[in-house]
Amino acid sequence: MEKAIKILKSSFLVIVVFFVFSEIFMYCSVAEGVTPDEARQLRDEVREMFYHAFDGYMEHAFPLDELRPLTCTGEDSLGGYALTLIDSLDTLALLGDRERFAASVEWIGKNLRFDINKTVSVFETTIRILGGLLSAHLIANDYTTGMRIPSYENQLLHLSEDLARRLLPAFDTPTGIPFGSVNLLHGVDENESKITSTAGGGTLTLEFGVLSRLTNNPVFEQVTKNAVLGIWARRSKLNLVGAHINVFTGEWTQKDAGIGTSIDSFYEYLLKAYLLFGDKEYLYIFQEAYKAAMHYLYNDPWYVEVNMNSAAIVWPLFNSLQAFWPGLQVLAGDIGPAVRTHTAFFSVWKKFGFTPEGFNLATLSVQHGQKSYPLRPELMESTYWLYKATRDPRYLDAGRDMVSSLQYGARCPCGYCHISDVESHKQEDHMESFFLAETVKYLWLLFDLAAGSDNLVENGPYKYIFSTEGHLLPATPEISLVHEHCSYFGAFCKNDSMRKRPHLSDVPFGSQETNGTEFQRVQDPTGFISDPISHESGLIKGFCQGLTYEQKLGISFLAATGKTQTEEPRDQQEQSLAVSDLEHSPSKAKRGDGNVPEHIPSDDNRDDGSVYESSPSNSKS
Ligand code: DMJ
Repeated sequence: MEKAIKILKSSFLVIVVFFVFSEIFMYCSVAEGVTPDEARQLRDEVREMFYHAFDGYMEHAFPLDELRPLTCTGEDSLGGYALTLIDSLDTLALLGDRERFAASVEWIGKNLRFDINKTVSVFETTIRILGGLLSAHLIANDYTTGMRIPSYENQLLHLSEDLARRLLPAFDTPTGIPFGSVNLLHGVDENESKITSTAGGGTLTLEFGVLSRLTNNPVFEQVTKNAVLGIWARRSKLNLVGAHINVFTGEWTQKDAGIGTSIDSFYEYLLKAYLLFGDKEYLYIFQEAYKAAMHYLYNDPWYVEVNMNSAAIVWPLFNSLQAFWPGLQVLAGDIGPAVRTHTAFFSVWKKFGFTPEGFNLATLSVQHGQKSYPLRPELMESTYWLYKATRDPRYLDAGRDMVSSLQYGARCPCGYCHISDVESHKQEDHMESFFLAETVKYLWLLFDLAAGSDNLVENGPYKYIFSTEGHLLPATPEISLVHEHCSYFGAFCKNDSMRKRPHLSDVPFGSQETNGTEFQRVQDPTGFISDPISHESGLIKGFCQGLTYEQKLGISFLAATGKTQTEEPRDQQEQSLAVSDLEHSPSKAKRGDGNVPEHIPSDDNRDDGSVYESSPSNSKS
């Protein structure tokens, strides 16, 4: 029996290697470089894609949550609070659309209310609504973004605080891990499921943490950190986490460990919470969690799901949510494996024109019941980050292919349609709000970067951390340096006696350090930068311990983890083709004993983070 399993395993790997090799070969042989002119055209085409969908939503669906782009109607899919508009706000700002950004912020400030009798997903409401409101607030309130709205008076911040308070009852559990859903008026429903996904409980820290730091109320940050610690405390001896957990008993009800469905953004927020808040506890957890993921889940270049206790492979399946991982690896400074995995994942896109929700690596076919492509952004996200890190034109070619697929396959009368079957390209009458929050945003950023970027993210006043919904969360002093003391050279640090008035937005644009770009400064003879306004606002410029080197650059977090990169010099790795990597390392992953699949994905095992026993209502993603 053991012998049979071994044979099965090695033939699986050979098939996968062959598949990837042939796809990559095809891809390399047909790719033609995107010129800077073409990059500009593509960027403008993506902008037009955004407006086709956004205008379609505003005309036919607003103020309902989402657009039905085939029939040009709308639907309430999450909470009935203009979800798509809120999710689109910072994309409007990024595109420089001051008029629509201001009008939307104004409408939301006047009309949005959360005292409604709706039971909503804690996760989705946090990442889409809370994140959307907070990022728009931080843009609208700050003239250094170039999008400040003069009449704006913190309405979105007040709404955010009100919303977050209504989500707080969900955290009242023995483990600190929140219920999946909560009623905005009455708290947790009596019959609410006690089972929640790891991503659902562990992907709240950025939005709640930002809110705490903007309101000087630590409770939001505390409950969400507690939830992460609650999940991590229940990790297996291998430092793996499962997919679903009982928030009362702390028992894992679904023990498949992976980087995709139901777990994905748990990993993402560990690193990003460190990057944004400088809280090293998140970094230490990320390092342990990442090391275990690369040890047990990585089957170069793919990732498999394994039993969290035994590391036995549960199912060799690519699922489309995994595609964010190479982007996260870029942030972690682990470029080599990111390049290889992106190439493999993109080969699935090339094969079908879209990525199916599930692709079976053993049968090399679309997983039964997981044929759809609901306009997901993950592959675009990783493509953007890898282009940013390597400037390798192959990522522009990949982006161009994705634009073509969307234009030819998904564009429909009033927006962009889900693809219900990647083999037949049959369209479905739905458009998720993340299409405008993320999918289009990452494509636009990719081509804008190639065209010689001129946007908030690349040239703006702060380093931005992207939330899992693609919302821009700036590392302002108020958010990032809240516990820090003065000072690192050139940074703005808080003056403790003036903690209540910390807005960098009061500091002129021309005097700030930006994401890798230094704006013009006036230097006085002492070597300090003279900036009277920063003193007025309670910020002092000088030497701050504040942001560490890693935080500023977003790299090198793997030092203590046992690197997964080979010893090649960095730029050589970045340039190397994944084909050569595949040739010599197909069987790298280490495994525990036992190979019996515990759970076979099917129609009931979706990508969306919802649970098997009883799905939290309003669960999406
Ligand atoms: C989005 O809501 C977020 O990116 C989330 O982390 C995963 N699901 C969707 C996109 O696929």
